[in-house]
Amino acid sequence: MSHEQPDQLPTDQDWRKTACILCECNCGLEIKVEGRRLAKIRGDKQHPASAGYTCEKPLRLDHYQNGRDRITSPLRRAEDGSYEEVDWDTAINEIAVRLQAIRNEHGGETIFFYAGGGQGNHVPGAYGQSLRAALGSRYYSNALAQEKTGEMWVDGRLYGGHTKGDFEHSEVVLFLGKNPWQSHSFPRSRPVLKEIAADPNRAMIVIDPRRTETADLAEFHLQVRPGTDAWCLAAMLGVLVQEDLIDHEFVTEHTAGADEVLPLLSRVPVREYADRCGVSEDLIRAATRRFAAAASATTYEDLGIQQAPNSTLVSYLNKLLWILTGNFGRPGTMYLHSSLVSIAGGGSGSGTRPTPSRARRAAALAGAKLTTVAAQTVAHGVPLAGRSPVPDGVLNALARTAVDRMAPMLSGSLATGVGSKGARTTPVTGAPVIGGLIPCNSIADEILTDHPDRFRAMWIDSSNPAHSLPDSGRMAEALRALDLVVVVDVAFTETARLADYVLPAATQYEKWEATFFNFEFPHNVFQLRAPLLDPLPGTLPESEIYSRVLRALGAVNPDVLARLRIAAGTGRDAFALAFFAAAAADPSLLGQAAYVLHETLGTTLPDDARTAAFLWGAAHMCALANPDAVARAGYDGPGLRPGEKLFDAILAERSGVTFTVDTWDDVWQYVRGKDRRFTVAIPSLLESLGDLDEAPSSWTTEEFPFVLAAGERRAFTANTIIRDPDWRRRDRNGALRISPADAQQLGVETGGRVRIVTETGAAETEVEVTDTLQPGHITLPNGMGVDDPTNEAGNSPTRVGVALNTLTGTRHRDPIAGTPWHKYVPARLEPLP
Ligand SMILES: Nc1nc2c(c(=O)[nH]1)N[C@H]1C(S)=C(S)[C@@H](COP(=O)(O)OP(=O)(O)OC[C@H]3O[C@@H](n4cnc5c(=O)[nH]c(N)nc54)[C@H](O)[C@@H]3O)O[C@H]1N2
Ligand SMILES: Nc1nc2c(c(=O)[nH]1)N[C@H]1C(S)=C(S)[C@@H](COP(=O)(O)OP(=O)(O)OC[C@H]3O[C@@H](n4cnc5c(=O)[nH]c(N)nc54)[C@H](O)[C@@H]3O)O[C@H]1N2
Ligand code: SF4
Ligand SMILES: [Mo]
Repeated sequence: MSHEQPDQLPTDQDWRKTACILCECNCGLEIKVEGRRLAKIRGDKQHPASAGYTCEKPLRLDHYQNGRDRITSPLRRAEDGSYEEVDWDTAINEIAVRLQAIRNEHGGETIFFYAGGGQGNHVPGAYGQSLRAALGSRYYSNALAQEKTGEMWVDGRLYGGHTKGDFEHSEVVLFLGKNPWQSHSFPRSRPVLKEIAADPNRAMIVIDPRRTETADLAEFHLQVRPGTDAWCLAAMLGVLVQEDLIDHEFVTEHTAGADEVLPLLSRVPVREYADRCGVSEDLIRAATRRFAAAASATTYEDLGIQQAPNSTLVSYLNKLLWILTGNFGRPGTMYLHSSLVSIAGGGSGSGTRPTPSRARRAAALAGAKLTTVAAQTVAHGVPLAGRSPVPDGVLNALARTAVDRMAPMLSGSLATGVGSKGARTTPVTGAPVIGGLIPCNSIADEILTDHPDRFRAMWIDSSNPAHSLPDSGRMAEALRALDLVVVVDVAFTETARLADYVLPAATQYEKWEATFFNFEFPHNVFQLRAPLLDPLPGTLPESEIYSRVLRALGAVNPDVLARLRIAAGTGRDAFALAFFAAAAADPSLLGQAAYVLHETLGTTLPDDARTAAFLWGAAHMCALANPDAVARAGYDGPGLRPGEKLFDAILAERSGVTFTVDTWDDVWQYVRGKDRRFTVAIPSLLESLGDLDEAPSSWTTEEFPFVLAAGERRAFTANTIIRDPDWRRRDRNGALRISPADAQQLGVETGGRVRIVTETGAAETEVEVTDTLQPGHITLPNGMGVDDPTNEAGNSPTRVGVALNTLTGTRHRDPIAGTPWHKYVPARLEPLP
């Protein structure tokens, strides 16, 4: 591991830079390759975010690279349900024909995309966007729509962007349903947690029904009853207002609507709500006072509340906590940030993207440069999409239009919605689309129906919905009901087993890849990762897979591509001009920008980095939208220079680049809202807050007396990215955790087995007795119970651990975001002989 490494920088030629793909931190790694094995792995000290840190998980990443379930040929399902290997041309052409047929008969909007679940491969999202645009597909989703959409909805209403905390410099940090010791999610999580715990002037507050590793380090552990966070947070806010601990100056200067919120909070019955959530009133008051007294404070909410009752309400209350105490826009507090590429775009979603007016202003600047380029280009006789020579004024206008349109296309919703054409509700059930994503809980209902607008086809990339979505049995039924299912994956997954075609992708160490979890502040980081190995024979990078499908569809006029290729051969400036001109002449090109760039600029990039071509557009958009922050990061100059410099740096820097350097004053410019004020009153949620007195806070029954938290992050879980159970050093079988009192009553001990039964299904599991759990609460880890191809008997492959979503359901869901209650599944346990 990093801290055991000698201090000098690596000199060995064979250490190659890349990143860990097992969680959203994407810590920088250095890897030595032997043959096709990832032989030695250590943290990359030069990585601008992780600085050499890693946890224990990536050390055996070879279990991913050389996974037992890798596929090496396109597969087509035969009549009898078995799979036959077909060559790439056959697979691509047949898929193109079938997609076209579905589009012609039912409309492109019936082709549903589910993609981008992986923790390290986001590039397919960019190319998937091109395919969606070519097909006229409207609906899209991924795992974010079973966790983050409630928070995104609240963010959208409060300030219109994604917030994160400067935990590293915060005096008090509150973790709400979040166990960063295991799940990380911010750089160097464990060292940061240890630093806070060791400092007598700092404090940690943890709200979690389980005494987690993080809670063990905390000064205040509010061990709520599962599913009762709404009462706990309402009580904390009640204390804030009733003891007058709020930051009045901040509330007056920076918020709107507080007069609707504060009177409600002044009436919260703190003692009663403390009883409802099972935490002593004294502890709630003490923790709240500590939070309010801090010079700087941050909060982090995650699955413990996002996949539990009242999740969107709790997100809102969480944000009120730091807003009413003025913890925004200073070191150690919360911030909104820039993005190179947003992982979720659309209306109320997260991610900062250039507003049309900002982009337009920036384009005006860029236009000056473009006209010069135009003159040169024209002088050199480069054809400009057939429009040469073009007068200056026209070019200015072209660039402006192109940049305006590129804003949502390239920066805002590269990985998700199709710009302004995105729908607001789903076609069959009318469920709300948040951040461009349809709720995961609605997917099966959008398919298993006679409704004429039902989804007919599903394109699935780097996700495993037949395993990761609630009620996986019904999801499998839905997949079987579709006319066409295409799966792009490295492994023969549970979802692949339900596809008509499976297309084998190169792994993340065999191709150019990048990650768009670019959430940091004030130094925001982006790493383009170079391949360590050639693609395994038979596999292709997704950029190539998508481009082949798009070529087969004849998505873009070959003459246009040919002209752009000539321009690209002349130089970057000529290319910029030609690209913007072509895009202005035919705006539909922008929807397919990633593909167009791959086919043109991509062919001229050094190191065979064709896949990275789409980042040229992202770099320009980022530079145009955040000119000062990008300049501070070192990418400056007139017109299109900053974007070009940033793109070159992204291509060259193997440890990643800092693409924006913000100052704390800048955070306010990311706030959307009148006078950049936070809109703190959200009427529907204030109504829910008012109703808490009467609302139920328990959903267990005599038949199902336990609360199962289905999906705990542990030392050796990583969703289903690594499928081989031998990867796990500990807890190979993913035991069910249970309190000593409950274990005694059931008559089981650690290592024993029980049967767990829920409304949806049943499973057998090993048991681990632990005093970290309160009676009545049981937990199972996520990512287990995948099919084992090496031990397959007929149609029922063996599984290690519980496939959680055979136990979960879609019935219990958040009323706004539709997110499932994975953390609150009523269950019963039966001892096994
Ligand atoms: N090791 C590891 N790390 C990961 C991942 C992984 O698979 N393995 N996955 C990554 C992904 S995709 C995500 S989204 C994040 C998730 O990261 P986390 O949200 O931190 O992960 P969880 O362990 O699912 O849930 C967090 C906590 O919620 C608590 N909890 C359960 N019920 C309740 C409740 O009713 N109220 C409250 N307040 N808390 C409750 C649990 O006890 C648990 O400690 O982790 C990322 N990091
Ligand atoms: N019950 C329950 N269900 C849950 C959760 C829970 O806590 N409880 N957690 C939820 C959460 S927060 C999340 S994020 C989701 C995660 O669920 P999904 O979004 O479905 O993601 P993964 O299980 O990580 O699947 C990633 C897929 O990408 C594939 N893959 C890996 N590398 C590549 C590559 O380079 N190219 C391609 N094309 N594919 C690749 C892997 O083989 C794997 O099949 O699960 C959700 N489901
Ligand atoms: S699993 Fe997450 S925290 Fe651990 S090394 Fe990988 S990216 Fe970093
Ligand atoms: Mo997640």
